[in-house]
Amino acid sequence: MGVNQTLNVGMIGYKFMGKAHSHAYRDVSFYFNPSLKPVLKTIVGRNEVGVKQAAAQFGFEAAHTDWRELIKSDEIDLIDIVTPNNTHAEMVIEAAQAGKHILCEKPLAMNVQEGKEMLKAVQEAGVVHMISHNYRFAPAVQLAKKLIEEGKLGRIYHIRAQYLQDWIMDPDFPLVWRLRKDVTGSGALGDIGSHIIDLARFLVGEIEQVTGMTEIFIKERPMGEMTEGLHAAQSSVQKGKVDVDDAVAFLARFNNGALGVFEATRFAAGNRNKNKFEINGSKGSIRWDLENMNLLEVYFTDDDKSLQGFRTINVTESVHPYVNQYWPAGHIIGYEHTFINLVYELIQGIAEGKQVSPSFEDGVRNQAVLEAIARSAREGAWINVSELL
Ligand code: SOE
Repeated sequence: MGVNQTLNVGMIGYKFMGKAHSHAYRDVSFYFNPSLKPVLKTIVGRNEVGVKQAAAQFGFEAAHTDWRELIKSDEIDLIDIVTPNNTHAEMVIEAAQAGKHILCEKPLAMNVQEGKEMLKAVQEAGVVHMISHNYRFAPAVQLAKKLIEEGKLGRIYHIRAQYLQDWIMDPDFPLVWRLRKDVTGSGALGDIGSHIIDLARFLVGEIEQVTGMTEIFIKERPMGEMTEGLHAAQSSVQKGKVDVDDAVAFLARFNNGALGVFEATRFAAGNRNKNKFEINGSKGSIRWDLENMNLLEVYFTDDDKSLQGFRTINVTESVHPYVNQYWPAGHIIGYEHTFINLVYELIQGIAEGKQVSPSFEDGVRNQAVLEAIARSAREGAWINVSELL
């Protein structure tokens, strides 16, 4: 641990999630009183110019291009991995062996086997490990969890969840890393399907079996510049075959008997980042939509018959999870604050020597569901998730 109760952060990667995570470490002390003050020590990236710019912009003390050197550094307490999926396993295992606490972006790995090796490494090292399923930390999602745990919805019958985006509908959008199987493992399935699977596991329970289908709507794309950017890069003449799903739809049966209907797509025109769910139980229902993330719609069967109907809770009161850390009643928070809430819980776990959730165990279970869906789509059959664990 750093001197004077600080937590020295080393980050590997510096693009979209690098910005979100860096902002969280930098601002967490604005809103919370974390037991350890995070210090942005070193950020690492392959492109020296890019990572130096990021270090200056985000406030890191140093920028380098060698992640192995970073992991070896005695001054680093926590390694935060925000790189493409095919690099997670090697980085996590080396960081665990170096005794570093770890935050890793989702999905955890390229497959369950890698995930298991990563989990074994962190457990053997006795370090705190967390996977960045940030949407759990939206106050309204935390309230949904509380209502379900208190039995306000009764027995859960259904969850229907969608994660709808539309950023690659242009056939000229190039084959960036999120569209290449050798780098990302799967397409919408692992990138955004993993989020709704995590929310379903968090709110409803473990998934027993799945059946799914995937589709690639645009079969080839310009090779273009292999950037992570979500904006169309200059197209090049050479084209490459798309080998990951553009969209996935799947059904799930939960261990507790609930049924799930899921959809994750990057071709839902007009939906930029719509992560939403509805959960129905014997005593009521709840609905949440990331695009109105401070609201939770609820329906309770025991409301007065003349007053029954979905009503909207403004999850902006001091009684609501995390809210009193931010602003007076009625003020709203955003996407970036889900990462601040996540980072706060991680820091407290490290300070108290306690494992936090979602952990790499959650990451492995998520990976097993992803792989079961992919297998089901190939074989056209229901797949038991336990076969993958
Ligand atoms: C792209 O789909 C993406 O950046 C995901 O990778 C993130 O996990 C999600 O939070 C926003 O969209």
